[in-house]
Amino acid sequence: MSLLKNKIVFISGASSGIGMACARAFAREGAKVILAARRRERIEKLALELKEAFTTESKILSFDIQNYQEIKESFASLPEEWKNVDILINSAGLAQGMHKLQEGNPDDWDVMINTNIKGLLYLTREILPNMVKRESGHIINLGSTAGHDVYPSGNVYCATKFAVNAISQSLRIDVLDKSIKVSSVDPGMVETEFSVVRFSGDVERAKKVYAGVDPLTPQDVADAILYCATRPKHVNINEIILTPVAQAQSNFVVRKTT
Ligand code: 8X3
Repeated sequence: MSLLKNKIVFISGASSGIGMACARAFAREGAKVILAARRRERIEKLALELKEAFTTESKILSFDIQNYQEIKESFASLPEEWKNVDILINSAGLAQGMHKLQEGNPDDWDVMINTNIKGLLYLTREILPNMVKRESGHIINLGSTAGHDVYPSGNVYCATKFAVNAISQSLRIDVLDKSIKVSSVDPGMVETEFSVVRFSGDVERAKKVYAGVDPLTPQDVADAILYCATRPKHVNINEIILTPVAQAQSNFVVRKTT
């Protein structure tokens, strides 16, 4: 039987990309899923799809991850038994804009910092105490190669992913005596809505980011997350860095030209 059968898995950013791929991957393994995102219609549709495909039990939580009060109220609305989350996948995150710092937009900085750092902290703060109480649980944070090597005009986005890296390492120490696992899964180039969002809907510009690279897919990343979540009880995967074969790190990419 799957190790994940009936486990409660909370996925932020479940309405697209890596979060959505995780929802499908964990549902396939028999997990119960809490799908969290701002865009309610998308996660409602996903919940229905999972129910039909895998008879998955799920809950939908729609909130703005930048708003701690909304997160608190939303989490409180869950039935008691669903509050004992076994695995939290902090996959909500985004890049907005890509400019030299001297030309950057502070509103973009706020959104990235509030989502990628503070949102991750808020959600973890809500869910972790029950794990601590039960001395059991697993937090899986979505980092990035951008949290290991900076790149030109990456400034604030890279800073948020360096912060996620620090939070994962530090949290691992905080819960060391509570049998709680903390993993960081840090992908390089993954083709999702990421670059379209970063470039404010400019699809052509977004396509160029992945041109000639054969990028990772959201499923590739979900696979790595699933791997972390299915190790034996005594094994913690601290960190996985995964990139397309054509990428060594943030700044080293080869592109095939046709
Ligand atoms: C996404 C990877 O290199 O586009 O976190 O910043 S990158």
